[in-house]
Amino acid sequence: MGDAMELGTRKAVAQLLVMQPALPGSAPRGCGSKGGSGKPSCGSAAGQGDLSPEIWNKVKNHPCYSEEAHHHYARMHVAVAPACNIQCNYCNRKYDCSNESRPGVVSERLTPEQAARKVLAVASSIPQMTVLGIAGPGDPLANPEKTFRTFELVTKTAPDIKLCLSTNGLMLPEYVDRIQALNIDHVTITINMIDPEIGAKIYPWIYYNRKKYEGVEAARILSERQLLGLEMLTERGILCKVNSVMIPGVNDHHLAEVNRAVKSRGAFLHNIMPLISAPEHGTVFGLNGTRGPTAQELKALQDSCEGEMNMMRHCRQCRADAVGLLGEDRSNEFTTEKVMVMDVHYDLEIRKAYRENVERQRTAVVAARNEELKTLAGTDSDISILIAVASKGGGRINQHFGHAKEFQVYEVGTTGAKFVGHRRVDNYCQGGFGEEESLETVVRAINDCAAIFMSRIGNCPREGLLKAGIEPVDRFALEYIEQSALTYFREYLERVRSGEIEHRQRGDADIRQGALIAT
Ligand code: CLF
Ligand code: SF4
Repeated sequence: MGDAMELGTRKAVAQLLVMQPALPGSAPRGCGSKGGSGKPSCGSAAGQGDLSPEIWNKVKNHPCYSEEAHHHYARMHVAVAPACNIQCNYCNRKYDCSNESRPGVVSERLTPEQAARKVLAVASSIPQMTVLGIAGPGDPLANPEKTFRTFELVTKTAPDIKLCLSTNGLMLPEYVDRIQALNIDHVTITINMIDPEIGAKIYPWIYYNRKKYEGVEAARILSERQLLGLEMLTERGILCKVNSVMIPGVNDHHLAEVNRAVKSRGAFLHNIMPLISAPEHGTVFGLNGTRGPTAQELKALQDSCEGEMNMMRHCRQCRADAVGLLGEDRSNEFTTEKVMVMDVHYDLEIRKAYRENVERQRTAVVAARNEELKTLAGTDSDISILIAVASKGGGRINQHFGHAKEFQVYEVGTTGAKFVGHRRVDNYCQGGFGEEESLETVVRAINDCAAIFMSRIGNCPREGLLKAGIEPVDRFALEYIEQSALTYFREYLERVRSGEIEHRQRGDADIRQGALIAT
């Protein structure tokens, strides 16, 4: 029986390895320390970098804490926490918590026992799932028993899964010891202000110690509790990410100050997310016409905050029951109904084999990038360009233009290629036919990009993109993204020098508001 099981495991591992592309047997060569903008890049974006082995071990398989990991590893959320203790003006309680989810989606509520079963089912089917997050649909710490019970159950049955928690921070100081005792070593706090006057424009009320507080007083209490909770966590060595929603006209000029405040208290990563605001969400900001930032406004703020602190730029504002790689949502495959009748074979060996294979892939990606970067050494140019990429993951250009629901955006310059964001779009291919309207939305979403990489593209969208001044490129199909971006950039500079093309600053781009309503 032991042999039969071993044989089963070996077969499964072999199948898994077949799913992965073959790798060149290259040795690690370290990682580039500069991004496309020429600013220092962070360990979270570029690999281990100067992170200590202890921190690297905590982040290397976490798709949110490591930009590089998000190409390979998946997270899942379980929606066990329905209640909330504050009100944010970008939130409509009919939907999930907008601090870590996009507005306009409703998640299926679960009991801790249902949630634990779902985690096992997903981990059995998706070996790249490494992190369980609880992020709503309300605030996890306004529902402490359900939240901690879920984590306890999962720790017992799936010990290799990292635990992650996202909170508005109001109750955080009360639960820091419990968080530590449960080995929850990743905590996100949403901090949108440290100035209560600004806070009063974001939070109409909070409910704290059985009392409702309003306006500036509410914001002052919330801010004090958030910063205290952050300090307590970082003193205990728990990795903290801070989320901030960028709200133009409300806190956009204040977030650099927030960045300094959270950095000085030991936050590891700062994730500045765009406000998603539309009248149909029924939120205060949606109804009073407060707009979200444009793509370039968001990027400028993220760039200005990037220094010693790592900035997260790959957040997908995912729903409270999201499952899969960050750019995909497989929650429909794991509804309670389906999970309850699923055959669950949680196999640590298969999961370990997957991770080992991913590590080999990551090494190959870094080696290929560094090799290509050498060809730009000594090149003197201030030019940098943005390139959009259609990718299904693995760090490769492996998606058909018409099938993409988002494009990853890289900034490329003589110092490297750096992931700087993603743009969600409607599929161009709908029922086998391209849609002219969809092409317009794609062009608006990547209007600041000079080129777009994909594995394949049809003639109509190719012509439409060229007309908009964006070069469609399919010659790097299935190749690594960063290596290809650097090759393209080197040739781009040569074409500019020879006069074949003229380099122009491109315009701004939209962050889609409406598309985020769809699941
Ligand atoms: Fe979930 Fe959040 Fe943990 Fe990630 S999400 S609880 S840290 S496992 Fe990630 Fe999703 Fe952005 Fe959150 S992409 S919304 S940052
Ligand atoms: Fe909504 Fe989340 Fe804010 Fe609570 S913390 S009001 S659930 S966005």
